[in-house]
Order: sequence, then structure tokens, then C-alpha cells
Amino acid sequence: MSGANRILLSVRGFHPQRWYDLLSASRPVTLEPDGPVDPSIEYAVVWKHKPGILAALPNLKAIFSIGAGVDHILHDPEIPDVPIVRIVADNLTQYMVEYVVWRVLDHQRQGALYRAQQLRKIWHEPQQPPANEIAVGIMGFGQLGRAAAKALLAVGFKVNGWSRMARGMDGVATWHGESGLTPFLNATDILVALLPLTPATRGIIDYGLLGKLHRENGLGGAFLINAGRGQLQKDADILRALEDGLLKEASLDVFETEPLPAESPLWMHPRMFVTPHAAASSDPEHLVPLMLEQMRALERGEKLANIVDRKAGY
Ligand code: NDP
Ligand code: OXD
Repeated sequence: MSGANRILLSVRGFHPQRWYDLLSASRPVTLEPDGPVDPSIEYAVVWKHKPGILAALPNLKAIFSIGAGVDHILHDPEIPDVPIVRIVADNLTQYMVEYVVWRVLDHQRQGALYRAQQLRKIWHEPQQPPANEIAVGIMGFGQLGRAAAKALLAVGFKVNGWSRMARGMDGVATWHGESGLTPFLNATDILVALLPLTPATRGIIDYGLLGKLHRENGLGGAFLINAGRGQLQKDADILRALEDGLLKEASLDVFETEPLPAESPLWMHPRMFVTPHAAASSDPEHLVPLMLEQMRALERGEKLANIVDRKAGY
């Protein structure tokens, strides 16, 4: 294949073979760090690329994130001034909706209690509030948060949403901005974080924030689910909140340090549910065709979709 429209594939943390195979069926691909930096590279497809490498590509037209989040790109201070495209895809959204509904239902239906009872052969039916008595608050009411809200409404939960700008949805109580955060938390029993990691959201889930959640409910406490980014939260504050009752249980898919270090007490906490940043994996079979279609659209002179707002950071 000639060098025209060459793609740089730069990935850390997982093996990119399938991405390479699918992309290279349509276009020449240079795999970083094995390949040389080639001036014929026009597109970069990246997940945690090595900072600085994109600035060295004189003919780069666009950067494609292998995830919905783009913090892994924007932390590179030398990102060239070309559009950054993030993932918006039915397949990824579906995975996230499944994860959120699964974790919310497990907390509401008291899965942790039943698992503990089963280990001790205890036959006991606890009080069970129905979904319509429990409010799930979605922090980050964007592509994924809104899809999760629709699914939770269909199950019967009360749903709250919090975003940066005002965003409404039928059947959902919404707040936005700094002034909306406390009333949103005060009205929320189960908090679901689906925020991007930006300077404004880093460390936002701390002890003080968890203390504002609503706890006088039929489940006897507040719950946290974080499937956004680990650095939104302070792991130590979550542990403290679990210990002193601010939080009854938590489900975390993301952590301040990933993989979660073996010595982290979060692994063994009885009221903690850990998944390895697996809430919504990027599946190349579904996502590569969308990326290739966007490259073709750009070459036809059309606009790219799902471009990141660099100033906002997501
Ligand atoms: P979107 O950009 O569609 O939505 C982001 C939402 O967060 C928007 O509602 C936005 O507000 C809100 N937001 C951003 N900054 C602030 C702020 N400072 N204060 C209040 N609200 C804010 O992103 P997605 O829904 O597609 O994805 C969300 C995140 O999920 C990704 O950035 C990624 O980090 C994470 N993710 C995790 C995965 C996993 O496997 N664990 C998989 C996929 C994504 P507004 O609507 O006003 O713009
Ligand atoms: C993403 C992720 O951002 O998988 O898509 O974390």
C-alpha cells in the first residue's frame, strides 16, 4: 500500500493487534513505537500515546481517541492544532448503560448483603425499597449519562442529572454548574459519576462531596458508582466514607492509579465492588469502521463529528 493517508497507531496498556489489522485493511498503518515517524502520516489513532510524538507529524489532519474520554490525549502539552475526535458509538454506549444499570440494581436490590448472607447460609429477607423510592443522580449528563438515565427511568428509578451547562430531559430533575451541585447531591441516594477528567473535575469526588448525598432512604445509606475516570475521585476519601457510614457501598470501575495496586485496601473492602476499567470497552470491530468513515468524510471536504472542545477539556 502506498504511503498516502497513512495512520499512526499509538497505544499503551493493551495489545493493539486487532486495531492494527482492521485499520491496515483499508489504509497503511505505522505502529508506534516500532515504526519511524513518517511525514506521510495524516491521522493518529491513539490511547495514551507517548507525549510529544504527535507534534512531530507535519501532515497530521486529525487525532482519533480510542476512548470516549480524551484526558489521555490532552495531558500532552504538545498536541498539534488539528481536530481531536472522541468516540461516540452505540456499542460503547450500550456497554456503559449495562454497567450502570447492573451496578445500580445490585446496590438497590442489596446484592452485597445477599452475597454475605449466602456465605453464612443465612435465610433472611431484608426490607426492600422499590426503585421508585430511590433517586439515582448522574454526574456528567452527556452521551453516556443521558443513555443511562433513560434506561434507569425505564426500570422505575427517580433520576437526577448534573452537567456543566443546563440540560433537560423528560422525567429527570436536572441541575448544572457549581451552584447546582449541592442540591443535586442532596436529592441523590445513588451517585453515578460519568464525568470526563478535566481541570474542573479532577478530585471532585471527595469526602465533602460524599457527605452531601441523601442517606435517609429505605436502603439505609448512600452509594457511589464511578465509571468516569479514577482521578475524579480521592480513593482514600471513599474508604473513609465507607468506614464511617457516609457511604454504604461503592462500585468503582476506575481508580486514581490503574491497575489498582495490590496493596490498596479497596480490593478487600466488603462493601466495595471493583472492576478493572471495564465498564465500556472500546471494541475495534465496531469503532474502526466509524473512524475510517470519518477519515473519508474529511477527505470529501465534510466536517468531522464528535470533535473535542479543547478549552472545556472534553
Ligand atoms: P460527554 O462529553 O458526552 O459528557 C460529559 C458530561 O459531563 C456532559 O454532560 C458535561 O456537561 C459534563 N461535565 C463536564 N465537565 C463538567 C463540569 N465541570 N461540571 C459539570 N458537568 C461537567 O462524555 P461521555 O458521556 O461520552 O463520556 C463521559 C466520560 O466517561 C468520558 O469522558 C470518560 O472519562 C468516561 N468513560 C469511561 C469508560 C469506562 O470504561 N470506565 C468508557 C467510556 C467513557 P455538558 O453537558 O454541559 O457539556
Ligand atoms: C473511554 C474509556 O474513555 O474506555 O472510552 O475509558
